[in-house]
Amino acid sequence: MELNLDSEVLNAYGFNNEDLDIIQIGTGLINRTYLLSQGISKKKYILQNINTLVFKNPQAIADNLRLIADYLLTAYPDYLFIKPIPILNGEEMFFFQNEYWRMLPYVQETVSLDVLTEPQQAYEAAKQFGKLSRLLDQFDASKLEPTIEGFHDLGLRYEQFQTALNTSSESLKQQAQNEIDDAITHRYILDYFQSYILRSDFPDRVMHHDTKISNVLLNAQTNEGICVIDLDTIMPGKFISDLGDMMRTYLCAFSENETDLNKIKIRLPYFEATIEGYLSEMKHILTPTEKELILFSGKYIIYMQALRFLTDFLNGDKYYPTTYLIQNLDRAKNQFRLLSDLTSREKELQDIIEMHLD
Ligand code: GN1
Ligand code: MG
Repeated sequence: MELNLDSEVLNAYGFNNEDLDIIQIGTGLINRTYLLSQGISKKKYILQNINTLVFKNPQAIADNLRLIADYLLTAYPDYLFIKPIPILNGEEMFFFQNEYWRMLPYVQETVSLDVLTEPQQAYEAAKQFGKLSRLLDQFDASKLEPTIEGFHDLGLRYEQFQTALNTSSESLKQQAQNEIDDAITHRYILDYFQSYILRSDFPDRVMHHDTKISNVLLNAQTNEGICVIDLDTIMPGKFISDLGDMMRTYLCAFSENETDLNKIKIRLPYFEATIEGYLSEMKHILTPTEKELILFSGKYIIYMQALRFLTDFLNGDKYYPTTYLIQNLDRAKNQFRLLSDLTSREKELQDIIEMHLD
């Protein structure tokens, strides 16, 4: 789809409309992303419109990225960290008609995948996210602001689910009865999380918080991991956020949008590759408590995502865009199925983890 963006936005970055091809790209549910190709050289840039209903304080994103970029530039100057390209007056974002825009460099000869077709891709992606955490191990995470308050706070997500139960219509609740039961049955995952949260060796780290495969750029020829992208949710968090979201999104051959639940199964080679890639960077950084929670990270994130989809369904689809009426309920069903498959294979998965921790 060819598009025209408002010329004020383009001018802020020193571009004009005539000179540009613009297409919308990406499959994210939250921000809108465009690929710009300039002039005859077709030099490419990424332009993003930040969803301010979700990111209520976009300045926090810009501040976090600047602090991290400055740190990495000094400590690891060779590391490729994709920071925003400023507008002509030097600011990191452009504010126009109540919307925030930012531009990012396009990394040549890379691809961003929507689905994984080889375990090697899981290895490379997990290694990239692990590497970011490793390089930021000595960076003081408390300097960063949460870009979304309570984003991966499972207790808050459970409360939001309970509030939705109290305010939702009887008809929506009836349709979701099985998933509501699932949500309550799995509450032990929250209790387990809370029993760990105050341990002193379960630190806040700098987490990416959205580690799906499309957020890693791979070398287009070799699949080698090049860098991570989509840095809006970089903020302090627990390591289980990143590793857990990798398990949620790399292990099954089908996404959260798949409605044939018989297809929702964990693929062992992808599990092993994810663990191997992540631990190749983080094995010597994780604390004993964190190592205990490696498999739990999958349960924690899959359960949280199931709760989030279910809550949004009960609230009348206010957060996640849908293309048909019960899509958020279907997504919740899908995630509960994934959770049950993971849980039923705990023993063999834990054996793989132990093997790679040795
Ligand atoms: C959202 O828009 P996208 O796909 O990058 C969400 C993630 C969810 C994901 C589920 C800010 O991410 O937390 O895991 O959808 N991001 C936000 O598809 O809520
Ligand atoms: Mg995202």
